[in-house]
Amino acid sequence: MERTLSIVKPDGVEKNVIGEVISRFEKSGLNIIALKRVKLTKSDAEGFYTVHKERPFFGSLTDFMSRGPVVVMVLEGEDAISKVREIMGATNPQEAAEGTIRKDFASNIEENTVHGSDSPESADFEINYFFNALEIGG
Ligand code: IDP
Ligand code: MG
Repeated sequence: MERTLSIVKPDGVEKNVIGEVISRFEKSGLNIIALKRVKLTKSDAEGFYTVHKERPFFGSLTDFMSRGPVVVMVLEGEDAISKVREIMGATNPQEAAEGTIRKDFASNIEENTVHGSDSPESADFEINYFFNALEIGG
């Protein structure tokens, strides 16, 4: 069993595809063990994406992630991290496979609808960034 963090990004909330994203995860057999809708401040977004702080798109990415509400969730299941990455599709929707969330809904490489942790270490950091022990599982 593995846990991962996913986010329906502001463009996904604006496009009204929260349920669609969640449904695709559930259909893959993953279980949602924590879920909430929050509005990040610029500083919250900077803290979450701190690994990207030297990247040229950091300012624009953190503006985007704090422009409207997001839905954050913890997903649990076998190979949850890679499963979510597969369902999401490539970062750039133009390179994303048919049937992936990003292929179907993303606007561009930045506004790409969904986030998923990329390793057990980042999943651990990201889950703890948004949820405390009381909010997970139950
Ligand atoms: P990932 O979300 O597929 O793991 P990362 O490389 O970790 O992709 O980048 C984090 C996020 O930063 C992306 O999901 C996207 O929103 C944004 N991003 C990545 N590359 C670019 C870029 O070249 N220009 C603008 N935004 C980008
Ligand atoms: Mg990433």
